[in-house]
Amino acid sequence: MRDRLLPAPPKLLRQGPLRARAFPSRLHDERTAALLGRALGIAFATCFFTGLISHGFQVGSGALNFAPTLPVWGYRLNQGIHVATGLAAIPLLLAKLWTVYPRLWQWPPLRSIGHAGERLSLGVLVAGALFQLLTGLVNITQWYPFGFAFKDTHYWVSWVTIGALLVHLAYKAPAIARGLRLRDAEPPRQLADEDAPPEPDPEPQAAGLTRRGFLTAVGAGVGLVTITTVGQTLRPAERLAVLAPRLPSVGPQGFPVNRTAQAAGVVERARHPAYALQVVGPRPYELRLNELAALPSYEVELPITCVEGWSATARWRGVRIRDLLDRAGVPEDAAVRVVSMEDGPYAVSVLAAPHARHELTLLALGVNGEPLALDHGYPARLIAPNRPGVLQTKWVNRLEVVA
Ligand SMILES: Nc1nc2c(c(=O)[nH]1)N[C@H]1C(S)=C(S)[C@@H](COP(=O)(O)O)O[C@H]1N2
Ligand SMILES: [Mo]
Repeated sequence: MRDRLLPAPPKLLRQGPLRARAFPSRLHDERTAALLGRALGIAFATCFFTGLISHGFQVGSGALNFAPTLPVWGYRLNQGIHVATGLAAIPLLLAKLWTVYPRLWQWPPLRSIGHAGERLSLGVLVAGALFQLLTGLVNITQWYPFGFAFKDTHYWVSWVTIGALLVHLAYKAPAIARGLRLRDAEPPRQLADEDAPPEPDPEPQAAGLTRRGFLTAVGAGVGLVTITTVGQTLRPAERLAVLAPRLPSVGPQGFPVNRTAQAAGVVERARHPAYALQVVGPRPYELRLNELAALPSYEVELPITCVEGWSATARWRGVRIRDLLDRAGVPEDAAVRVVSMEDGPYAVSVLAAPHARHELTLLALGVNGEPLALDHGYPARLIAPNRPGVLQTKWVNRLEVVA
């Protein structure tokens, strides 16, 4: 029927990738595509949901009051999974694109409105997936070459991509079902030639990699990517993490620094002998560093979890934020703004009441048995349980009630 709607491809076009059976590898088949698609679907779904949670933590900790304080390692686990599944999706996506790319040369290129919709949603899906994996990868290497805000763009494109994925699944449901149902012993159903007129079938290429061999190689690629990076957050695997941009035990006082005091332009202010912490509430007051240090102090073991994928546990010592707030008469249910002496995007973070009042939430003055290093936020920094690293504000000089 559709052959009659559109003419057969002109002879002129029947060459190169457009000639019949131009892609003889048996790996361009429905079953390989379906199996890779299933793995990719699981990776994308996991990455998407952990991404949503991560975004909730980042934007919702203040106003939306999305601030679970337990478990203290929750954000760490979530972000570790997010980055690991994103990295694992890279070899999976490349393999899947390779398996299905002969489809690009299918004739006729567009057959019906339904087919045009399928192609369009697929274009969006491929572009979105590549964009997400690429920006994520660039971000975990702490490189920001783009002119847009990473967090919001990565978030919104994730919705577009997942939407396109659902549309794609709906269109492809029959093919996916066939691909997953086929047994390995059956002759592969080649993707490119699916609609070609039946010919006495030249056996699909018998030599070369088998499907099992190909999928094993892709799996090994996923394993390799994972094992060489996951040590950035999983301490026992640190020595294998040769591709990790940051190692949890490397940096001043035994853990990494994301932005140094120099880069933040706070060296002089942080070292200034007249430093004082301002606490702004119904009964505002100021404390010099020696006065702060004389208050009751506590030691807590908490991770720093950078959204960029690394995390490290440290022993922090300092004053409970809630003690500081009580002294200023701040109401129990008030959210609190934590302000750095730095200007710029990391200068302020908001503690919702559950975090502000938590006994593990400290204004830390020391770490791992020493006074804070300048790069870790000297003279004082925030450390709170179950919180993205980017909100663990360094070089703090003011706490104030959010009006
Ligand atoms: N004022 C300020 N606080 C900051 C930052 C910053 O650049 N400026 N970086 C944040 C980020 S992204 C992380 S992951 C942690 C890292 O803390 P560390 O350098 O002590 O490891 O600090 C956070 N606090
Ligand atoms: Mo970070």
